[in-house]
Parts: sequence; structure tokens; C-alpha cells
Amino acid sequence: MVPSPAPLRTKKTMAVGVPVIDFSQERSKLTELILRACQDLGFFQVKNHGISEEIISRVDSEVRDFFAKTACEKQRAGPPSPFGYGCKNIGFNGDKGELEYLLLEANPLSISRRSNTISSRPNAFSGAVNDYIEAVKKMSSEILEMVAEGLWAQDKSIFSKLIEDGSSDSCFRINHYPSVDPFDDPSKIRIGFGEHSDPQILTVLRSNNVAGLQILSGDGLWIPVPPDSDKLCVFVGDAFQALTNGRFTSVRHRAVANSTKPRMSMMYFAAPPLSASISPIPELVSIQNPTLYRAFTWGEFKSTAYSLRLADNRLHLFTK
Ligand code: GA4
Repeated sequence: MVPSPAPLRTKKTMAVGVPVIDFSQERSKLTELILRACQDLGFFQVKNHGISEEIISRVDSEVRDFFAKTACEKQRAGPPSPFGYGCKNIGFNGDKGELEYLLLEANPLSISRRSNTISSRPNAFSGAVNDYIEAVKKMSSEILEMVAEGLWAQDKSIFSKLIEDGSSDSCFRINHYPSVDPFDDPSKIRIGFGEHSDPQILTVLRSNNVAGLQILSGDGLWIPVPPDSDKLCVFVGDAFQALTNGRFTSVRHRAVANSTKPRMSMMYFAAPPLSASISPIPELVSIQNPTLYRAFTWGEFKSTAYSLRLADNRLHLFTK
């Protein structure tokens, strides 16, 4: 008899669910809900995000076309060192996953330059990806402004200006988790992308309607995120945890690749320029709440993150 696997979903995880925030509601209420979600879980889903269907269907179609290519054609866009096409290898330190992906700089010029290795219609590819990134970047900036307001920061653009900066180090990732053979052993849990937190400030993810994403709750339970291509998922990253002096916690998450349908997801990782200093906003530092982390630049943090394994906790290395 095949031993049964550790349950991925317990009764409790099913009941907990994840916060879904309606972005069509009034700003002050929205701010309150975003703050609460960033503090409690470091994660929320957005409905009524306002990004046009046209932008979304164009990027979806480009992504589908790319992953439908032959292995040899896709290799033209690789290897991901650090940007390009990757298959099964994640990062540089031996992490593996059941996926293939494209990792790109979230910068229109860089995407345009690279697109001829990705698509036979490079302008259609770069146009679709750049329009999508512009839209999610705008939404990310709005979230960061609302958070600054909600935290009573004197400078309302204290976070958003980091990602709006022309030399911001933001990146864009498109993941494809191939489907599992329906006759394969159903008890085997396939890790598509292993447990980790994102190093950046904020991540915005959109997926197709295939399950896989799970987030780790404070009490150590994996919560499955219901897949919904009409919603966006927002994650607090390590840099946001440091900027808020630990008020927000970066959320650990993973993707399981157990579906008989292929899962696609795309992520915009909102990051500061490499030279930007990641220190807590003054409003969140006091005698009762002393600075948790020593000052560091995003470049310093990023190179540490990239020198470690996917599941490692990097912020620990910067605690005072
Ligand atoms: C996680 C978030 C982003 O996907 C990413 C990943 C990066 C990579 O795939 O090369 C990292 C990973 C991510 C964190 C630790 C390092 C770097 C793989 C890895 C083992 C693009 C990023 O910025 O950090």
C-alpha cells in the first residue's frame, strides 16, 4: 500500500482562507484593510484591480506562445544568469523545482532588447509585457502610498518612490508548471517552487485558474490560495519587513505542481535601486520599538539573498 502523504490542507487551513480586498472601495477603508493584511499575514488578494482585460489577454497570449515552443527554441532565451529562460534550476545554489520560467528585468528597454530571443514577434512580446508591468507597477505604487498614509508617514511617497525610481531593480518572472500525468502516483507532492520569502519590497502575482500557490501562516500551516485569474495576489517581501521595522512580515510561500492542468503565473517584484538604503521609516522607530536591523543597501541585501539557498532566512543575518 502507498503510504499516505502529510496532508497539504488541514481543516484549519481550509477554514482560515486568505484576505480578499476589493479595490473598488473607498480609499480610507482600503488603506485600513491593506494595513491589516500586511501586518497579519503579509499577503492578500485583490479583486476589482482595474487592470484592463486587453492588457491581460495580450500578456497571457504571449506567455502561452512562449511556453508552447520546443525546448530548443526556448533555450534561445536562456540561461537565466541572472536573466533569461530557466528550466528546473532556481538560483545559483542547487535549488530545483518542477517548472520552467522566464526571468526579466522590469525595465522597458531591457525587455525590448531581449524580446527577439523570446518571440518571433518581438514587438508584440515586449509591448504586451511592458504594458502589463506598467499597470502592476502603478497599482503597487498606490498600495505603497496607502500603506505610508496608514502608517502616518510624513512622506507619503517614502516607499513608492523607491520602486518608481528610474534605476529601480525590479524584475518580472513568468513561471510555467507543467501538468502532471493523471496516472502518476497522486500521493506524491511535487514542489514546483520551494518555500521562500521574496527579497524585494512587494510582489504582485497573477496566475491562471490552476491551483498551486500556498502561503505559510504564522502558526506554521500551509494555506492554499484559491487560484483566480481575475484576482491579483500581493506579497510582503523582506525589504518591506525591514522598511517597516518588522511591523510587516514577509510571507513565506511555495508552489506545488500537482495539477493535471498546467499552471502559469507571472510576478512583478517591486524593488528599490541597488544603491537605496533599506532602513526603517522614522515613524516606526521608538524607544519601545528600537531598530531591528542594521542599515543596509538593497544591493547588499540582494547579493546576500542570491548567495544563499531559496528557503534560507536572510533578514536574520541583518538583525542588530
Ligand atoms: C525569489 C523571488 C524571485 O523569484 C527571485 C528569486 C531568485 C531566483 O530565482 O534567481 C532567488 C530567490 C528569489 C531568493 C533567493 C535566491 C535568489 C533564487 C535563490 C535561491 C527572482 C528573487 O529575486 O529572489
